[in-house]
Amino acid sequence: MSQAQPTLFDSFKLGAMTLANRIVMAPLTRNRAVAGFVPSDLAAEYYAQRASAGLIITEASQISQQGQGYQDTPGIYSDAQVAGWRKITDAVHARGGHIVIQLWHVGRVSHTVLQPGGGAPVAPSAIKAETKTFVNNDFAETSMPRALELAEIPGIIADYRHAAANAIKAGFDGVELHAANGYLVDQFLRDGANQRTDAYGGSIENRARFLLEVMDALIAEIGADRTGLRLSPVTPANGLSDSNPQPLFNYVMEELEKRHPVYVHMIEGATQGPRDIAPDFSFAELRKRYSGAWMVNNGYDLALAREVVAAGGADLIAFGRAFISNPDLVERLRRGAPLNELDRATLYGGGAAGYTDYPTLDQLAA
Ligand code: 8OZ
Repeated sequence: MSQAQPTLFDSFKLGAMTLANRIVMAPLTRNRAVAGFVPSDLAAEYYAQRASAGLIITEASQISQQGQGYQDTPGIYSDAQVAGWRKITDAVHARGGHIVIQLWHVGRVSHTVLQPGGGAPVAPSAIKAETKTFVNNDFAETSMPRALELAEIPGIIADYRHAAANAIKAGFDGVELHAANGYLVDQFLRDGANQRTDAYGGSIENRARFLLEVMDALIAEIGADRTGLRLSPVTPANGLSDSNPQPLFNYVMEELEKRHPVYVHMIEGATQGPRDIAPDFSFAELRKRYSGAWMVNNGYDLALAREVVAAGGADLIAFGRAFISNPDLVERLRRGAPLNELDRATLYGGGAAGYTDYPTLDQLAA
């Protein structure tokens, strides 16, 4: 029997980690943090139930109060948050899993009620995000942001670095920079949100500067072999747009190649939506420029995941919604078993229902 083609269920060496398989739990916002934006004890159970994933990427976690954009999302900036996350990393490691935390600053996708002193959210430029957020148990228009002063940018980069140090204190195997879906890093990248005239706006090199400086800070703090990032070059998520993403992301990949992050995680279509929204955009052009581990996400099922891994189209496949409703997703994919249906009503906020109570195959059989 030939082992020439890798399969989804083969192990994979990622930095210092040996992942049990190539199936990754994608970052998934669930809005169940407790007082102080600390992840709950229930979250430890939720993640531990999913520890058979080759790698878990946590829900997006704000690096500062300013970086929060939705109610009840967890942070990674306070000691209490570190202590909460420690229970989660211990529970996942006890079951033989690996886990990294997604570091998040929402930028303009926020609301004054979440901001320090009730102030305006911050962004590269004072351009409102045409999207809604969720605060006070309801959807709400995002607040008008203010443009960051040049002198404020080093402080935000320092917040990312502090969050990475905290992540290691909390026992994580690494971090993923959230540079996707229209949040702060993505806002700097795109000319639809970034109209700055200083070193952080205008040319592609200038718009990519913030991303690369954040990556440099994370790498300086915890090492490139523990630092990955997530990008979404073609998504329209959160009202973000760019006039010409191909050369922008080609340049980003060339610069990332010099820094060797442990992986690049690509959302290949519209976040939570169709895969085929940008037929003219070439992800192959991006991959050509980067020699490290390649993780893909967006609407994968077993057949497509198998095909892409076997063809060498990606090293790792991240599944989102399927991991919410199937704690034993790896086993179900291995057996070609049916998946539990997702209950959308319990996605955001609440308790155990729709969080830790989805049954495994074994529980269904019992
Ligand atoms: C769903 C709801 C709120 C936030 C993302 C962090 O899209 C999110 C998110 C998803 O990256």
